[in-house]
Amino acid sequence: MTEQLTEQTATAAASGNSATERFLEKGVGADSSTERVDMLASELVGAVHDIIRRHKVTYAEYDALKAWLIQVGLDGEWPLFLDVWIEHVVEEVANESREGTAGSIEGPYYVPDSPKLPAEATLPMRDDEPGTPLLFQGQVTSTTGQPLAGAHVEMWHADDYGYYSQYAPGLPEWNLRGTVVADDQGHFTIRTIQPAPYQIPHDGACGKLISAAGWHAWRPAHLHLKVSAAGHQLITSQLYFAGGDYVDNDIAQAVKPDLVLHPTPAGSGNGNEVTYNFVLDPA
Ligand code: MBD
Ligand code: FE
Repeated sequence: MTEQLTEQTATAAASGNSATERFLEKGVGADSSTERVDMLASELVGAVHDIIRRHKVTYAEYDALKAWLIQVGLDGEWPLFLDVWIEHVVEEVANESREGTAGSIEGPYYVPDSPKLPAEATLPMRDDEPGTPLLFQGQVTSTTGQPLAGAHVEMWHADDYGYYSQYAPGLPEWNLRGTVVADDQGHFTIRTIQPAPYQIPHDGACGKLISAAGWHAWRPAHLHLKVSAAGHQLITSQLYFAGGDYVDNDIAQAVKPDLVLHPTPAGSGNGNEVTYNFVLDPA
């Protein structure tokens, strides 16, 4: 008898490999000049040399590093490693001159082309989806205050156990993923469940680093979003929950004060509700 695969038997390697495929396709467009590649690669390698000299890194440590880097690849964890420890600074630099709503990292588990839903919608979920209901509503406007009719609010997030559909077995394909199309005033209302704090996969190479360094593997509970409208810059962001565990101690360092929600008990008596508005810069 074969054991039934469920989200809770997911391995880091299984979720890493599906992310790896997508990022291989995405990584072809940088077009950097020879001079720029020379500068960036030389400075990166030089920074490593400097660390080795300053800390008198031993051969045993060099061999451990080599084995670990090989293992990151074998485990399919390059997307995880890069998005947890590096992406937040790339996001900071990319969006430093934008005026609208703050961005945050995309992370490894975005899937494009999620089902399109009307302005008032419930994200696809199982009949018995566990967790606290969340009503998330707001308006999309431009930095000049114009409502952005038909803006797209793409949301994806983990379930109550911390698993993302398409990156763990046993979940419906588009569970807790959807593209909500705002109404002619840019308004949207999304019903979902409140995600729980989340441990990044830690049974692979990233987990080995985390335990060897005495770190923790947690991210605060978060909603992922991409908000877009014609003629405006797309925002990739995340939203967090005030008072939640790890909001002040995110392993991915992707929390910003403006991105922390303050939900209140829902008027319906079932779960929580919160309003958050998005402001998009012109393209
Ligand atoms: C996640 O869900 C995530 O958002 C990031 C940035 C890294 C790992 C898992
Ligand atoms: Fe996430």
